[in-house]
Amino acid sequence: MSGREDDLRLGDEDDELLEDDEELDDDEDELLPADDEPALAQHAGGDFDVPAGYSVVEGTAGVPRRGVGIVVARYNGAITTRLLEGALDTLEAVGVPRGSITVVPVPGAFELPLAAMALAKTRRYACIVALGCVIRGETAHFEYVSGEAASGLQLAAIETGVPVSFGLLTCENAEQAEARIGKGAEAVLSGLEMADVFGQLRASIQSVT
Ligand code: INI
Repeated sequence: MSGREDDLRLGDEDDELLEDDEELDDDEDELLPADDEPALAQHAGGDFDVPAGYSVVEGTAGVPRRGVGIVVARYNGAITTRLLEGALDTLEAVGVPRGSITVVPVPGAFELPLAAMALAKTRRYACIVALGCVIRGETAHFEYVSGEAASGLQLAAIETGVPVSFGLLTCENAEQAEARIGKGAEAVLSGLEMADVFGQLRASIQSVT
């Protein structure tokens, strides 16, 4: 394995759950061709452009060869059920088959990172989508739960090299959460896009070694 390949196979030493015959095929992450282009919610953002002449590795949200894991908090379930619906609708619109989607409900946002890490370590998922809703109360609980969930989810991604997208609402009240219900769909698109970037990088390494 070359040094660069080594760099990209993040967290392989943590693969206790990985069976020998489940080793990643480097080309497994390439996207399957989509039959048609569904109309999807766009990730919010301003105009973006890369000047001409540079190599650009940019992902698109398509159907990955491996599965998609969703970790979702049951706390504030009226909201998180709708985040989940938005996520599943978007996966369906992209063409990801139900059979390759695993949903792991957990008690609350605080538990999301551990579940995301466990799914990522199986190496069976191209990306993990984390969904939850933390609403500020009258104590510092909000800060602890939302802060730990955010940094834990990022840690799960960095430790494993599997993209973990952040579909956790951190709101003052239910109205704010309601207004951000589209974040479930957005998190799916971000996760699939990052999975595609990783697939392209692995494929490009394979083609020069
Ligand atoms: N969990 C949430 O997902 N959202 C919240 O708003 C919330 N509040 O406010 O307490 C919350 N708490 C539970 C927490 O995530 C854990 O499940 C619990 O502390 C047990 O570890």
